[in-house]
This record gives sequence, structure tokens and C-alpha cells, in this order.
Amino acid sequence: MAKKPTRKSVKRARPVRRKATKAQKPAKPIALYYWPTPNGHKVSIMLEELGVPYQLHPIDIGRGEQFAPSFLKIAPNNRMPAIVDPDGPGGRPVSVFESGAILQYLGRKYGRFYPQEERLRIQVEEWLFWQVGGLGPMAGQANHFLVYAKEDLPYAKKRYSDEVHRLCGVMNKRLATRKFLAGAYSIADMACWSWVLSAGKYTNMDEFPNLKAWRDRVGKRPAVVRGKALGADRRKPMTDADRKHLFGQRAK
Ligand SMILES: N[C@@H](CCC(=O)N[C@@H](CS)C(=O)NCC(=O)O)C(=O)O
Repeated sequence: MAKKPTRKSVKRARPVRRKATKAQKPAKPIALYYWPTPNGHKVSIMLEELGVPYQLHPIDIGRGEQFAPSFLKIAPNNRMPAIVDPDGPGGRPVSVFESGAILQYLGRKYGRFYPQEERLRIQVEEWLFWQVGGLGPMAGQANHFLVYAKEDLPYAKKRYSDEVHRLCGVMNKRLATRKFLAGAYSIADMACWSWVLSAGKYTNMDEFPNLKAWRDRVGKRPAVVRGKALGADRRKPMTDADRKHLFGQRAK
């Protein structure tokens, strides 16, 4: 008859050596093609929030690196951010361009910051698409005419800064009754945050107290601080050579 195990024998028992399963293998880093701008920050913040390994591949858009044929294979719109996940669907690599699509992909893959429950997911998507189709492009144009354009175009400056002002009002109303844009903190907040920060350079945020409080609440998150800081030291004032790469692009 087998001896009944005593406390001592159980304690001394060797740990069972299991074969490393796929889930236990160290994750291969996600390649992040990035430059420290509000669109780049959306993804650096998400990767920092997730705490997954990633490797930075700077795409210096002032030097025209977004036009490199190797980058265009990943991001045919010659815009960063983009990612390559070596462990994509089916265990095979996948590339994703467009910041909104990247946030959704990462949210689905890791099951975080992008709820599965349909009603909650709809809210996150509403605010995510609101950012990629509205706040981002409008604030981008406002920046262009207020900061970068060499010509002084008062009509363009007013048109885009008015629209950003209107959009800030929309967010401010939304945030009157909630802490985050769509229930819990989500990819929608990550998408908007750096653009709101940028809008604050020409928009009086005191007019939008709920938005201001949200901006500060999100901005205090350690992952947001790290995501915003990624590559910040690489950014330099725009030169005429940068302008040649960035402005006046037409189809080739
Ligand atoms: N809709 C794109 C926009 C990305 C975008 O505009 N990226 C800019 C920097 S913020 C860029 O790469 N610009 C390079 C260029 O203009 O050639 C996204 O959300 O990913």
C-alpha cells in the first residue's frame, strides 16, 4: 500500500516541470513605428498602459523617413504611427496602420481598454471615431495654420481654431457627468488626450472645466506620462527642409 503523504514529504516534493506552453513563452516585442506627435502618442500610451514589450522604430517625418519603401509596405499612407506585431492572428506577423485601427487591434488582442459588451463598445467606438475623424484632423489643421504655415491666413486660422473650440465644448459637456469619455478609461480617452493637450496651446481651457479636469486626470496616469515622453527629445523645431517633406505632398 502506498504511504500516506505526510506534511514533510509534501513540502519536499519537487515542483512539477511542465513543458513551456505557448502562453508562457516570452512575448516578442511589437515594433512601433513612431514619431513623438499627438497621433504617435495614442499608441505609445496604449503600449505603456498594456505593459507589453515593444521596440521603438523612430520615423523622423521631418527627414522624410515616412516615404521609405520599407515603411510604405507597412503604412501605405506615408503617415506614422504603425505597428508590426510578430505574434499576430494565427501566430503570424501582422502590420497595422492608422492609429484608431491600432488601438482597436491592441484592445482586442489584450482584452483591455476596449470593452466587449456591445453597448459599452459602441460608446468607445463613437468617441474613438469622433477623434480620428474630427478632433485630430481639425486640431491638426489649426496647428498648421497657427504654427507652421508661412503665410498668415486669418480665415483658415479662425475656421480651424473655432472648430477645435466647438469640439472642446462637445467633450466638456460629455465629461460633465462622467470621469472618462465612454464609461471606464478606454482607448477613446487615449486617442483624444494628446490632441486636447495640443489644443490647449490656442484654446482657453478655463472655458471647459470638465475637459480640463479630464486632461489632468488622464495626464497623471504613469503610463500616459511615459507614453508622452517616448522620443520627446528627438523633436526639433521645424526647418525649411522639414517643411519640404511635410507640406505640399501630392500623389506621385
Ligand atoms: N489618420 C492617421 C494620421 C496620422 C498622421 O497624420 N501622422 C502624421 C504625424 S501626426 C504623419 O505621419 N505625418 C507625415 C507626413 O505628413 O508626411 C492616424 O490617425 O494614424
